[in-house]
Amino acid sequence: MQHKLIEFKNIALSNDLLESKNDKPNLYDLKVVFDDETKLVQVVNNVNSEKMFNSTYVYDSSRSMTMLNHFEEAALSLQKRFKPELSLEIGSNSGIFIKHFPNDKSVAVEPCTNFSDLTNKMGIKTYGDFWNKSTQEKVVSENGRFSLIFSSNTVSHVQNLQETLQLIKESLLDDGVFVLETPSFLEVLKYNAFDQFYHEHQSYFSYISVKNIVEKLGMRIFDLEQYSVHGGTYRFFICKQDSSFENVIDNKIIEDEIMFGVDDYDKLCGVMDTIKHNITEIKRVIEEIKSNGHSVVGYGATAKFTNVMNMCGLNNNHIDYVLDTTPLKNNKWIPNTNVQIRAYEPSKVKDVDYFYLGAWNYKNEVINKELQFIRNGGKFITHIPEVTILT
Ligand code: JHZ
Repeated sequence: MQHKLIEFKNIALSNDLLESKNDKPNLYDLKVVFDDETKLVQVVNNVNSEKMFNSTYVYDSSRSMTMLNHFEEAALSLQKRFKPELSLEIGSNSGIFIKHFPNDKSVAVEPCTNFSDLTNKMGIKTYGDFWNKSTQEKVVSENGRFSLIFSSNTVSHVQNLQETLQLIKESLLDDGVFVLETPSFLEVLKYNAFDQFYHEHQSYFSYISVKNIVEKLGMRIFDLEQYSVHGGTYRFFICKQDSSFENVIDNKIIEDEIMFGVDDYDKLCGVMDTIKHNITEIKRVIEEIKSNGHSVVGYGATAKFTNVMNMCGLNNNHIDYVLDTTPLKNNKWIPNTNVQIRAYEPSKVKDVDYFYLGAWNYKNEVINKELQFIRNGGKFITHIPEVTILT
C-alpha cells in the first residue's frame, strides 16, 4: 500500500524552460508516496516521459569539472574491474561516460535525440529511443548481450521500473554486471534536499528498496559504493541471482539507512515536516535580504533550482536572474517565475551581492571558482541542509 509523504501544487517541469517571458508554463501537481511493501519512494502523478525527455532537452551532464572527472573515473575503474567485452549505457546524455570506452565495444541508448545525434557524431553507436521492449530487442539482436550495462541518473527517471529492470536482466550475459548509479534517498533525507523531488525523478532509491525490487526479478546487489556527486549518489553493482560475484556490501550503509528511517514511514514524515518548515524559511530569508536593497542572483539554473523557486513560491521579486554555463539554457526563462537565465561570465560576478546556490551539489567547485567574489564581501545562500548564508 502507498502512503503520501509530501505534495506540491502547480509545479513546473524543472527543465521545461521557457523561450520567452510571456510563454505560459505547464503546471502539474507533484505527489510523493512511500510503498510499505517495497519501501520505495516514488512520484505517483506522472507526466508523460516524452514531455520531459525529447529533442529539446537542456540538461548537459558535461558542464561541470566535477561530473567530467566522476564519469571518467567511473569508466576507467569499471573497465579495470570487469574487463567488459561489450558495454551498454542506458541514458548516455552527452556521452560523458561512454566516450571513455572503445567505440567498437560499446553502444548507448538515449531518448533525447539532440544528445543521441551528438554522440552518434562522436562515433558512439547511439539508439535515439527510450529503453523499452522494442528498443531492447533491436539493441540485443544487432549487438548481442552485454557483459556490462551502466546507467546513471536514468533508471530513477523511468515510469516502467519493473519492465526496465527486467529488460536489463534479459540483455545481460549470465555473468554480466549491471551498474546502477542514482541519487541516494538516504542523502535526500540527511540534507533535507526537497528539490530532488520532481517529475523527472520518478523513484528515490535506497539500498533497502532496490534490494527488494531486484530480488523479486531474480537479481541481487553484490556491491554498493557511495559518491558525493549530485548531493549523494549510490553506485549499485547488480548481477543475476546465480552469478558468481561475491557479496562485498558494507553493512554500515544499511545501518545508516535504518537509522535515518528510509524504510520507516513515521520517521520519513518527520523529515517532511522539517522540509515544509525550511521551505517557508527560504522565502522569508530572501525577502529580508531583498528588503535591505541587495541583489540576489541564482548560481546554476539546475533542475533543482527550478524546483526550489516553484516550491517556495519565489519569482523575480526574490531572484533577479540566474547565471548558468550551459549554452542551451541561456536567455531562457525559469518556468512560473519570470526569472531569466543568463550566460555565466566571470566579469558578471562583481555586480552581485548574494548568489543563491542553485548548483549546491557543486559547492566546492563553485566556491573555488568564486574565491575573489567572497573575498570582496560577496555571499552565497544555500538551503542545504537548511537556509544558511555562507560568507
Ligand atoms: P546539475 C539534472 O539535474 C537533471 P540538475 C536530471 N534529471 C538529473 O537526474 C540530474 O541532473 C542528475 C550549471 N553550472 O548537474 C550547469 C554552472 O552554471 O546539478 C548546469 O546547468 N556553473 C537529468 O539540473 C547546472 O549548473 C558551475 O560552476 O539539478 C548543474 O546542474 C557549475 C558547476 C554548474 O543537475
